[in-house]
Amino acid sequence: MLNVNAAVSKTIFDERGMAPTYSVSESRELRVNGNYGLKQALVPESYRLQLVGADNAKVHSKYVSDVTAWDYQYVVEEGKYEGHDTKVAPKADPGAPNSLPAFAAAMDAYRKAQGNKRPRGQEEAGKSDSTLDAGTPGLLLTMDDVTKLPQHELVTQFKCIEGWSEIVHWGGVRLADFIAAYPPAKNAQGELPKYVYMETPNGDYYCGFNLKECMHPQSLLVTEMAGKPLTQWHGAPLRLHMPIKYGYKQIKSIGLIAYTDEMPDDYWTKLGYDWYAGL
Ligand SMILES: Nc1nc2c(c(=O)[nH]1)N[C@H]1C(S)=C(S)[C@@H](COP(=O)(O)O)O[C@H]1N2
Ligand SMILES: [Mo]
Repeated sequence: MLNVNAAVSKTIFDERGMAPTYSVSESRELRVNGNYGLKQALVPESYRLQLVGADNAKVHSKYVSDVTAWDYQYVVEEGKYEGHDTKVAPKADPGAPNSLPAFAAAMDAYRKAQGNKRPRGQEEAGKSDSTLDAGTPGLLLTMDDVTKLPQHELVTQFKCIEGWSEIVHWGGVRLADFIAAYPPAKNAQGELPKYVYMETPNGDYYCGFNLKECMHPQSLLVTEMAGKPLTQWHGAPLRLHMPIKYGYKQIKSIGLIAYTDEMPDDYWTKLGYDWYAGL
């Protein structure tokens, strides 16, 4: 049924429709809804936007032979969290095979086996099927590479499928301008890739789009909300606003943008929601 609805909506609107816009005075502070992939704050200097599938990437100064090797740093290291935790820790007996030290040692070995990286897909939907293979080449862009593109402001309604909406004042750059600055490589048939995939730096949250939706003039790579830089919980330093889609497609904290011909995985689609999510 979801696919039938999506097909009808696509036929009628075909991503041409513009979402209504409002005046700044009508806008409100957006509530925080969902923290997957945001639980640890990134060290701002360690932020890079991985870009995969761009045309002529090899000659670009930001080209690397393996974007997956990039090491994001977090302000609070895992394990140093001193907030409330409802887990009841058993009394440690260093000799017992399932004791805390034994568990810690096993976790340590597991992390080392993953190159000391935070394991991916830690939330309910698990690891993305679109996870890049180690050794995937691409660009490692900085926030300056993004913010030097023309700045745009937009006041549009944000709609969550849970049944609430808010008018929000967004600032950032058009995804279409970003794609024009870093165009996708054509496939073997000489065509542009059909899809765009995005995920958080640790791969806990992920979204897939049609390239056409990303070219919509109101699809925005957001750096500011209500005139202020994004907070950690709203997806600092970069999130997506796409008013022609429901909120769950508007990924916070984008670590990777990949152009692809394969329909990308999507966090909430894995848990039963509609991939298209059109409004
Ligand atoms: N990284 C990440 N992005 C996310 C989510 C999330 O949990 N993690 N939740 C989604 C959902 S369901 C909604 S409604 C919006 C909420 O955005 P906000 O917290 O800025 O209001 O973010 C979307 N993007
Ligand atoms: Mo949502």
